[in-house]
Amino acid sequence: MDSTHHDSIEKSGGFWNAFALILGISLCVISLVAGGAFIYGGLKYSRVNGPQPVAANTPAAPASATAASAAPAPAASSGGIVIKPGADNPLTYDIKSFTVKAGEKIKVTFNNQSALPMPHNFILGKLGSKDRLMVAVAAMITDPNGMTKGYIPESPDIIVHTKLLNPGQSETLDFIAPVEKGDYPYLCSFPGHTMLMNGVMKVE
Ligand SMILES: [Cu+2]
Repeated sequence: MDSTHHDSIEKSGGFWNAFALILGISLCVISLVAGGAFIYGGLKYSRVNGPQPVAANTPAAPASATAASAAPAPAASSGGIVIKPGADNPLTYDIKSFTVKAGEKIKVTFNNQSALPMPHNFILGKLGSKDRLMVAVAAMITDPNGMTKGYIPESPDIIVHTKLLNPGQSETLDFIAPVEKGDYPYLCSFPGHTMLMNGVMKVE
């Protein structure tokens, strides 16, 4: 009896010792795993965050460039607006929109300075005349004298325009902004350009 009792105490002691050992090992393993996960997570975090400024800079450059080209140009009165073929797509204008004050003196320079040597012009149309201008411009393509006319249609919707400018040429238009507020379309009428090469002068 005595020995059995002693034996059972020893057994239970052995059980608790084993339990403590297993618990200890488990805690150790858990802390190792947790620690490992923490370290790995930290590494992963630093890896994700490490190159991020570089990765963020790459899209930031075109984003800011887009923002710059999309942003309205400075006031027309200060030296005027200078428009060129787009740097990203030379069959567009680099300035797709600019704002002027109604009735103010404006200077718009179209400088055909582009990596792609291609003739262009700049035609400013009356308020809301874009569709009519597009039709008039499209008719110039089949005009046998289109090239000699610089692809400038005879249209009452044209406020002002440059001649057809060869690569490297520039022309400045001086005029008074219309008094009627709204969107005034401008476009290049050289065949094939009009659909992309256009913009809006906003009169405020
Ligand atoms: Cu053009």
